[in-house]
Amino acid sequence: MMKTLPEDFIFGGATAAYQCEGATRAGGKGPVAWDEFLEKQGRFTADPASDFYHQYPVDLELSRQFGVNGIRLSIAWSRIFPKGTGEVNQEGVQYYHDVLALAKEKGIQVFVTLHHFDTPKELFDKGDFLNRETIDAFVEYARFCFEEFGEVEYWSTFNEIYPIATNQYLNGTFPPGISYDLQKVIDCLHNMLYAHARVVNVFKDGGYRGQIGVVHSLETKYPATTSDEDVHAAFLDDALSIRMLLDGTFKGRYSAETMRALHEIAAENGLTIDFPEADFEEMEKAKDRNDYLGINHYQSHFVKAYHGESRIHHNGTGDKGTSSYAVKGIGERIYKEGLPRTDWDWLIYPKGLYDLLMRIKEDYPNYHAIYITENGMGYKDTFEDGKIFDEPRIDYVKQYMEALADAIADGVNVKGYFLWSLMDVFSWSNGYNKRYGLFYVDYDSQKRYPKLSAYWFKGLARTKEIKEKYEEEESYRQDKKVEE
Ligand code: BGP
Repeated sequence: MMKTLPEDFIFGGATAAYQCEGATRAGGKGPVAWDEFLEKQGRFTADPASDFYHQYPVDLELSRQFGVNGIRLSIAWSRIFPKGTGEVNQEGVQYYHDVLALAKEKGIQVFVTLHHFDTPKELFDKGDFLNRETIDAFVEYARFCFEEFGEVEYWSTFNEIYPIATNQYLNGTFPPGISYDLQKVIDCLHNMLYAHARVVNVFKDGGYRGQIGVVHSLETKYPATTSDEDVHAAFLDDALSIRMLLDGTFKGRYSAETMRALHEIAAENGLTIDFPEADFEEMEKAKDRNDYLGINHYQSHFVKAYHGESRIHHNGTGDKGTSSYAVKGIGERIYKEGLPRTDWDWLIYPKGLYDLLMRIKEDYPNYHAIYITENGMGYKDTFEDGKIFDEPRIDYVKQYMEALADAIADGVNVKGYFLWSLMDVFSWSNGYNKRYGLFYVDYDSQKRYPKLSAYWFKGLARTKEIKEKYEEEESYRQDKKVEE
């Protein structure tokens, strides 16, 4: 039977300031840790990226033309407060007003993230969210945005608290590039969950119009085998990467099971678990005030027990089969025979999304609404005479859309889907060969070229029926035949 999506569904495209804007030193923007981190690595930089700073009218017009009725973007904190606190940069403020106004004119709903991996450098260098002063600064920045950008209808506090903590302090792929420091991971997770709660409470107490939520990256965990050890490893990995985040957000404190897992991980790694009790008062006050949950979901993991020293290799090049991930006292993520994965070793397993959504409905009934704020496929697109036939991406998105439609049919309130990414953007730890967009970006000329997937997406947004092909694609596909 053909699967369908609701009439009022958002068919969106996602972006993030640092990955698309470019202009990292222009318009009065203050520095972020990434500028120096990438410069030192010497592989690639975020300039000009997709030059959204200047090209946004082009991207918004393409969105309109292709039925993309929602976009996700983030405000670069250091464009508003170049040092994180203190003086406001009016040029940055005006820039976002202009983008929001044009989106509105084109009938595109905008979801605004306050923090997408880009803490201003001054605050970052003092410990980022490990330093409680950053929390205060973040709350003030958020308050400023709520006052200033009254035109915004959907706010998200953070993008992906768990990947921030682990990429910064466990696998070292994000600045400050620290590896295997689980103490910092856990402290960072808690501090950011607390910061989220504070901002939600400021928003609700202040009576600002619009909705507020958070975007969590949630990658479903399964045991590698049915052995007790592996089942337990999956429980531990899940507790740190999913349950702690959802408990913190929707229960206002960590459940007994989460704490049991944290204490076990702590014992094996010599960590101290010590969360200030007062934080939970704030978190409890916020737990029912989230208007929605944003979920970024790309893949799932199969986990096996692991007690050796931690060892992680990040595949940041697209050389399939090069990644490995094993964390002491948590588990080792393995490849399941027969399951497809991308060139960056991300497992393609749509059932993981279905299971995740059903579990949230069950365990966190106060989630109110869910938006899939990111999903998509990193792929080495081939550009031939202005055309990009990205069938594997279409196939990936179609499968995940079907899982989503199944979950909706089974009672989960999912109200929208944002493809990562709207147009090709810069990828933090992979650079520019890992493309995700509906629109191909030629980074030299900054010209955009709709991919086959853009026509597919347009057909989907028009019909709300999940199909392999739509009439929108016909002439695009026709050209391929002639060329062949
Ligand atoms: C999410 C981030 C995005 C984006 C995406 C794809 O974690 O929110 O910013 O980068 O993942 O990841 P990557 O670029 O590493 O392939």
